[in-house]
Amino acid sequence: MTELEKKIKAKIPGEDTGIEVKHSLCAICSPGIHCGVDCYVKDGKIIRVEGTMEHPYNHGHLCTKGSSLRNYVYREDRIKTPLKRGGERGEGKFEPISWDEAYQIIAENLNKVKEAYSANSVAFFSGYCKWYRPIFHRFAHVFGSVNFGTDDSTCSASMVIGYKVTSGAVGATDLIHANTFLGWNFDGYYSNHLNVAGVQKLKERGGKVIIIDIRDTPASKNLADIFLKIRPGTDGALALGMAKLIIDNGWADMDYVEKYTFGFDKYKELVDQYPLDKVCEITGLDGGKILEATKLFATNGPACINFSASALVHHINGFNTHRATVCLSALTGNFDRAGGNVPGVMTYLHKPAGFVTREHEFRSNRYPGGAKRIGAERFPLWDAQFDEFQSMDLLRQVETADPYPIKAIFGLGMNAKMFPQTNQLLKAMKNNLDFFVNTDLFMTMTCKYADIVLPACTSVERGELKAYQGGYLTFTQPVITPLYESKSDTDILCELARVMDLDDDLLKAGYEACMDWIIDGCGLTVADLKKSDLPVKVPIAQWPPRPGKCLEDGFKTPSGKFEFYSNAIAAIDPKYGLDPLPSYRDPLEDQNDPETKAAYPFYLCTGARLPHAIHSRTHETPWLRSLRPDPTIEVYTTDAERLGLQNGEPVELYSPYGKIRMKVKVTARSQPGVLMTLHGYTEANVNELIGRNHLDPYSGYPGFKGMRCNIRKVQEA
Ligand SMILES: Nc1nc2c(c(=O)[nH]1)N[C@H]1C(S)=C(S)[C@@H](COP(=O)(O)OP(=O)(O)OC[C@H]3O[C@@H](n4cnc5c(=O)[nH]c(N)nc54)[C@H](O)[C@@H]3O)O[C@H]1N2
Ligand SMILES: Nc1nc2c(c(=O)[nH]1)N[C@H]1C(S)=C(S)[C@@H](COP(=O)(O)OP(=O)(O)OC[C@H]3O[C@@H](n4cnc5c(=O)[nH]c(N)nc54)[C@H](O)[C@@H]3O)O[C@H]1N2
Ligand SMILES: [Mo]
Repeated sequence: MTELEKKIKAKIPGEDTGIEVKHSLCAICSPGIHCGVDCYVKDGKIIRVEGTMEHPYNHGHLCTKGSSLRNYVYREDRIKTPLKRGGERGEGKFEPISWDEAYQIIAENLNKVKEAYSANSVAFFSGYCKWYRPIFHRFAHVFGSVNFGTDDSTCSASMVIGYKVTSGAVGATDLIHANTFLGWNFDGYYSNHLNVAGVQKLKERGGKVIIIDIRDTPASKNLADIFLKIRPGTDGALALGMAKLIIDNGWADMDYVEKYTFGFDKYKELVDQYPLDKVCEITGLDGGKILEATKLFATNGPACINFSASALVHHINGFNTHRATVCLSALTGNFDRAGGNVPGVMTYLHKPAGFVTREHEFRSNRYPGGAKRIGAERFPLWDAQFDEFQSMDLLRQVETADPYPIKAIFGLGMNAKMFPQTNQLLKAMKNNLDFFVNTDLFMTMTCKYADIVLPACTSVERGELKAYQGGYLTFTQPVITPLYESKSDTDILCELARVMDLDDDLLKAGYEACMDWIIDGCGLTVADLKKSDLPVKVPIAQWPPRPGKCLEDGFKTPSGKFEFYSNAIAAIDPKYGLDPLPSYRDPLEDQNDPETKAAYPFYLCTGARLPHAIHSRTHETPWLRSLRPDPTIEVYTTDAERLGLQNGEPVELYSPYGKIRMKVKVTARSQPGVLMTLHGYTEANVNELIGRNHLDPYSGYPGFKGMRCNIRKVQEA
């Protein structure tokens, strides 16, 4: 009897249940957090889902979302067949067509745009899913377009670029060897539950934890020795103020600074402008507590700092805020040292696993070049440092055709609600595009604007390659056949490559052949991986990452050192006004004129994670939606009292750009003057309130977590 058969027997006694337990993974969440799941399958249907005990990543744990996987897979709004638009764009009238017909229409329309304008006039855009990206990215380039973009335009890339220009590589927290963890905007309980264990272990062996957040969280409650509840968007000023305290008190590691860093004198001049009283005034924090936290961090080393893919960098000052926090690591001699922030190699799909693959080469070795990508002119630092277009400039270019028209969009999981002022994007797409094809699991608002909609299948219906920290690779097997006529995104792309006769034998050979190419040199093939239904240890993997490599070999920056003063930023045309130093500016700098301030006195923070929701994809998943049935706006107790707002009361939330309706949730967890809500609701899309030009000039990221707004009572609709 196999282990799984034993498990069924143990759980479901009796003979011949007809149930098989099969391993797969849950891909509802972030790419690096794909937990192993046991799917109990009977008569071709999943009847139960549990976390896989033997999985080296989640060890049986599953979050709220993973526990709802079955409900997600069997949602009623799954797209069942390829669809062709019948009515107007946006109306949602479609007729089913065959896959062959869909491919023919797509091929014809993409080629038409290519002939009439250029291949670059077709933009390829992926939403949150990562798993198919190398195939999609290469597809775009082989078709001839430089324009491949993704949700990275708003997620993680700003952090990655911030690290790249400062230290050449992302520095992961070495919690195992740390004595102090600075959890800057860290709340793993909500956004990445498997991250919490490492911090808990550090505490169990006597380590100290500092949490900096704008709201009380499970992390501030369960983990923090010191909790700094900071005014949102002011973290940059705090980081500079902490640096000044570290230098002034003699806590800096000056040997490290002299040997390994660049631009210290200029950095010191900058931080000298942030004395403690000024920092208190900006951040709303108590000076004694800042001093206490700074001393702990700087003197109880080794210490590591959390980085965030979103919270800090979702402010228009966010890129430099992130850099300012990274600088604290080098200032205290913690960067690339055991227990500090240790750079590792990126293995595959945003996941460091201790070995390299040929992912980057696979997607970039067919880059056609010859034209500027979308956003290149407006966000030159992004363009120089990241190999995708900055999609926050897509709307402008679709509207203006400057510097050249965008006439078609090929979307995989494209969700317009991800973009500030969604309605303007949809309107521009409706009026200015010749062709829009989107692929999704569900019939979304964005799909309704498409000319062709293709049904994708979920992670349990497909096979996919995934790397896991610890040095693992896996290639999953489908546990059920794809529902209806749905297909995996990569099969769709590879089949289309054949129909279009693209000049690429690799894509035409299919997903598995491409993955074999990517993992060539790792010592395992897809066929080897498929022999196991669990992640397999890769022979060449070196895990955990070894500290000291940058210190020995030099940093991958222009100076070869850790750069307080970034030469890569200094190389950008001065007309953009980008500061090579991590200087601070007000997160509402573009909204501080007296009229706007008076009309929109609240600070709106959108999308701070809650455990039951992830972007737009779970709001319409019934089990998850039932946990918070209404789109809610969290209002601080004293503000609610002052405005006479009760729990559950309908309100209108409005900014200079738009308005939406939500229900009030009175909370004592946030702070006065701050309103917090989730993004991604169709009926209450908060991104209508975020200005399309309220963007960080370094990264292009929107100020999702820092926007002026106001709130008023309304009668129930
Ligand atoms: N206001 C505000 N806006 C934000 C944020 C915020 O905090 N506040 N966060 C930003 C961040 S960090 C991110 S990462 C983005 C995420 O932004 P989005 O890309 O909008 O994320 P989702 O809505 O989860 O997913 C997009 C679509 O992918 C579909 N999908 C799911 N699985 C598959 C699949 O296997 N194949 C295909 N083809 N489609 C699939 C989903 O059904 C969904 O319609 O949002 C950003 N937008
Ligand atoms: N449940 C759930 N998990 C998710 C996601 C999801 O949508 N839902 N999304 C995934 C994705 S795409 C991403 S990018 C990651 C993001 O992962 P995180 O960055 O961890 O997520 P957040 O909850 O947005 O931010 C962390 C904390 O920062 C706080 N914060 C907000 N603004 C500020 C600020 O100005 N200063 C400080 N110091 N703190 C602030 C929030 O209150 C929150 O507690 O999460 C991933 N995990
Ligand atoms: Mo994200």
